[in-house]
Amino acid sequence: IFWEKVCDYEDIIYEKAQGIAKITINRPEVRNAFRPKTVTELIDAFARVRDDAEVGVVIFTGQGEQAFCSGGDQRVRGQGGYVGDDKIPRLNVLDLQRQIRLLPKVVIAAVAGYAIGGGHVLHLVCDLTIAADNAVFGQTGPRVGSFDAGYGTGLMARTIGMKRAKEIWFLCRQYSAQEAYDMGLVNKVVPLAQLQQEAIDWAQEILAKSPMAIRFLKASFNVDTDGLAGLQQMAGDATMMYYMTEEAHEGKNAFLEKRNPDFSKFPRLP
Ligand code: 1HA
Repeated sequence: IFWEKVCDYEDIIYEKAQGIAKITINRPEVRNAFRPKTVTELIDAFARVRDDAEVGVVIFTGQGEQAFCSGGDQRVRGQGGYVGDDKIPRLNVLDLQRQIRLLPKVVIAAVAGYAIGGGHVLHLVCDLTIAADNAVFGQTGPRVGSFDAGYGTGLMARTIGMKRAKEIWFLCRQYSAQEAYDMGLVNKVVPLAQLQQEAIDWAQEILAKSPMAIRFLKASFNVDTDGLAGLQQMAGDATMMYYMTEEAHEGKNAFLEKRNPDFSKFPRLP
């Protein structure tokens, strides 16, 4: 597979090949911790993915073998958030979490090394996770003076169960790839050298399936957890499909032609 760079960023790499987008956090010197700029760039890349009709699956990963992501960059943590060049304290990774869930395409986290703190929540919000055998998972919030009590707790409990989720947050232990697999926190564990290829294989299998079926299924998995916001995504998908029908066109055409619409020929199926 030949990855082609899509556009230039400072903290991340965004590449594309054969219907797959690969988004890589590129700050290995801090175990791929994110600062506000990193998240702003990720939000930009995921927005481009959404608009790119060629892309069906995203592989979300970290540069190097030591970490997927170690969460917020503690060096720039200030009063009320993580502070960038604009001096504004932000928790903009929360926007990214929602963006990943709303994306009507599958996001696969490919985790080598640490997925810790806010970096752990990022893999959690992805649809699937492939872990290298050196992967390490855990939350650190109560140890470093933070907590993500949104998807960080609620989605984790839905994914692995309430008792395990509370254990992970209350004790702040680290868990091996195999332990994460046993909890249902990751889909598969592979030798480190095979991580990228395994993620590509999964992506290609998904790409061979019906895009619309995958789109509705992803939305449906989020609907109850996300409440009306989840329903909005799924309802929007339904509207998109409806706009593709002759029945919907009749309504629009009648308005533009200043006549009453005639829906009589459209069946009321059971
Ligand atoms: O909780 C939230 C949020 C909640 C709500 C809304 C928004 C949120 C946004 C973010 C977060 C959080 O992410 S809080 C949790 C923040 N992260 C952590 O507590 C993890 C901190 N890092 C570690 O525990 C360890 O570094 C590690 C287990 C990931 C790796 O350990 P290792 O392999 O022993 O390496 P280490 O020597 O510790 O780290 C290598 C270098 O990377 C160090 O820098 P150096 O001494 O070489 O200059 C280290 O300081 C740096 N580094 C690692 N993680 C971070 C980091 N620098 C800044 N921020 C980091 N997160």
